Amino acid sequence: MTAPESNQSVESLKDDIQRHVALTLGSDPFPPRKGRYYLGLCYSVRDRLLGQWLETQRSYYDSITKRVYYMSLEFLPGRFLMNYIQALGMEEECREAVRDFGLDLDELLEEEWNPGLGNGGLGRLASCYMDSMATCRIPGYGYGILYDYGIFYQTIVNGYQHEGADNWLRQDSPWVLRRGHFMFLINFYGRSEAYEDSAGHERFRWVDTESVMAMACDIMVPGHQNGHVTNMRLWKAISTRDFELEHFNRGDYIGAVQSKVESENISKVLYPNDTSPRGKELRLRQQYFFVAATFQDILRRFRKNNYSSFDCFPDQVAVQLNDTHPAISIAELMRILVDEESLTWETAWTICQKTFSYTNHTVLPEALETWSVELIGRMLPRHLQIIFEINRRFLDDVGKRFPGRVDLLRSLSLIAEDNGKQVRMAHLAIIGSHTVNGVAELHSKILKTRLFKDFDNLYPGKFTNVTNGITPRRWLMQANPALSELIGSVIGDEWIHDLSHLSELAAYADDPEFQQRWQEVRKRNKKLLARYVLRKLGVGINPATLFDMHIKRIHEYKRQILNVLHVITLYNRIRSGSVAHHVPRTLFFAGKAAPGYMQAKLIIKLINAVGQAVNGDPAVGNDLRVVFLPNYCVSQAEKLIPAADLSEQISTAGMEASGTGNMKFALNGALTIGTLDGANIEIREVVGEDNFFLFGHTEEDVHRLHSGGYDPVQIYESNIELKKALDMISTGFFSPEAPGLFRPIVDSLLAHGDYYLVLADYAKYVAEQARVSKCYEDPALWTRMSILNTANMGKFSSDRSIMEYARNIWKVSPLT
Ligand code: 9GP
Repeated sequence: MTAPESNQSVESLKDDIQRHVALTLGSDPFPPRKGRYYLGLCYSVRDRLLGQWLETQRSYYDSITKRVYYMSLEFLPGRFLMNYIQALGMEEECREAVRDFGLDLDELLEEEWNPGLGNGGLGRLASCYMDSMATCRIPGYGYGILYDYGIFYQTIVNGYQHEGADNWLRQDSPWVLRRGHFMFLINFYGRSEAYEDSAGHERFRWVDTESVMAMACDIMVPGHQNGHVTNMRLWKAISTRDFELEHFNRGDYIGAVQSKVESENISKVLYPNDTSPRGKELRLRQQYFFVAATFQDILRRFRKNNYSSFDCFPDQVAVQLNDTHPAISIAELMRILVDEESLTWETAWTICQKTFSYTNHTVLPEALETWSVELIGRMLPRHLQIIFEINRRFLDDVGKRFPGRVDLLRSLSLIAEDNGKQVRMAHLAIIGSHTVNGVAELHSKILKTRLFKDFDNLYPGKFTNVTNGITPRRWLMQANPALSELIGSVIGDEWIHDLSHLSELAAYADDPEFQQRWQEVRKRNKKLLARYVLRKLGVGINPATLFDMHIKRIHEYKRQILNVLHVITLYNRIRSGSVAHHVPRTLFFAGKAAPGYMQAKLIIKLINAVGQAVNGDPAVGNDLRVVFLPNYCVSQAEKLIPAADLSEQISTAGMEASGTGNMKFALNGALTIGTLDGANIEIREVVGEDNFFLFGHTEEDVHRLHSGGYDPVQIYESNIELKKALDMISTGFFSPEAPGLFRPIVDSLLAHGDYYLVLADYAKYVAEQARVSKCYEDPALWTRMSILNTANMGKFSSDRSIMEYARNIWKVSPLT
């Protein structure tokens, strides 16, 4: 179902745009100005979705159906306007309407700020899943926090990352619908008090608390041209002082206002994923704030259906924990059921385990959350008691099944003792959930065989895999209109709803005429990107060169350093004339480093320093260019990915849980150079070994090398090109003003054991890059490989992932 014909016409759109400019914004519609008309268009498009949204929400009630609650502290939706327009099927009408006012739709789209409510992969995945839930008509809601400040705004000053505040809500967003009537009281601190109930049982209540209000702010997430609009509900903290006027009346006006501001800080800022947000009290407050508000909302909806008992709660409610950030939900639901609803512990626990499922997104030990017992005890005293009780019962049970295994009890316990007492949130999430999943086959296997091996033995069948996916609507249709049109011209548009249809493209992989059209589209995209780079950085790049992209968070395990070593190697070869023939390349880097992660920030500086040396060297000319694009975000990815020839997915095997950038590139026809890591393995399986550039040690090799015997210094000594590249870095070739600047990078590789095995993979990587260049010189071969990549990406639609979650984990069916 799309919007009724009448309000889809160009004329009605134009009327609405002008009406909104005049009556909503209070501006003179003449002459038409970009900023105002952009907002006028936003409101006009929003109006057309609101009816569908209300109808969808009503249909959930009418069919009293089981709903999915996707709880995530991060979402990265990207810009909304084009997404809404395409969901309504109104792109042509919108183009024409604004054209009639002398404006250009593509320029208006650039007015929109990216909501940076996430750090990277995990948040973007949550947004792909929202899109797929809506498109597949899965009755679901996303829940999170409406941060006033999203992920920081990155600028590059003298090669260094600078962080600025991302005040994305400074002008009200047309997409955020504030729902002042959905407010919940959230408690913190205080103490847990025991009392006897009327039947003489000991019970507990949480008293002397401090509180804050959570206000619902909704953002619509439309399905693609199906009339289904899902809701993303983000909570904003509002001080209870607003409601307690007597505080003001006591005369301490400034004190009262200050404490109001402090309590509203909860939803002020997204935590950038520094190596360790743990111990940061505000972060735990954010987690509990959004959990407590979400559960009050879930229970409100559950009660609306007049159920006589909580036994049917899991038949109505499926809660997906996106990583451990919402894991305190398990203690919160237990508290509600036991303390407020007076259920027995056993009944409440059964309900919990049937309600929750948990997705793990990382095996990196530093990213596995723990909270100190002291902090939880102070902020959430009743929850700590509940966690202890869950642990006591759990360990009793383990003890009975495995008598005498103290080692096992220690490894499984919810409480770690080695570094002061800490609550292991992943253990809480595993015990309290019916299903735990990893996000790619290899990652799920590592969870079962290494990280959570003892849990897997204890609960056979609890661990499973759902390989990540991406939405074809944003990542092909919207990001790459030219390629979408070409695909549509030969196989039709069914791929938009069912990506497996792309396989029909394989029949054209060797067709010279189709190949030529494919190349033309790719050239056009590369030209557009070159123009964007010129505008942004003032750097000219040649679209005829091989566009090689490494765009993702800057982290040692993602090995931007390995790529830099290859760049320096190419640079040295060009300078020394040691290669008779070189395929010209442009290297693109983009990504943010966590503000507290010094090594990652130094890597950014190194990339820029190498870029400066290479780009400024007349001996290199057009043969090699390095650009670092600041402030990587969803919209920038949409510009970069369709123009890529080569996608760098070169993490140390076993360390990238899945990756989703790898999928976006392959879907858009870039070829991958990658390790056997995360979803790379499954991508290679479907696109075919011949259409993928593989190198590097496997996860098992990595495990073995980590167990002993790895000597990076010996590799350094024995590889002349590698030695030269590292020596240039460490002796100040790229930092003549401060020769020792990059020593910490070289030290991490030589003096500190090269944990990420950069040196171990260097030679194979450089050799495989040579094969990349050779293939690129054969346009027919390269284009064939590129077409076959796109053609075989059907599996990686987030629609497939969502339907797997729905069928196997949530047990919900699409609404008809
Ligand atoms: O690092 C993983 C990335 O590999 C994965 O694709 C993404 C979505 O599942 O999650 C990332 N993990 C995090 O952002 C934090 O655990």
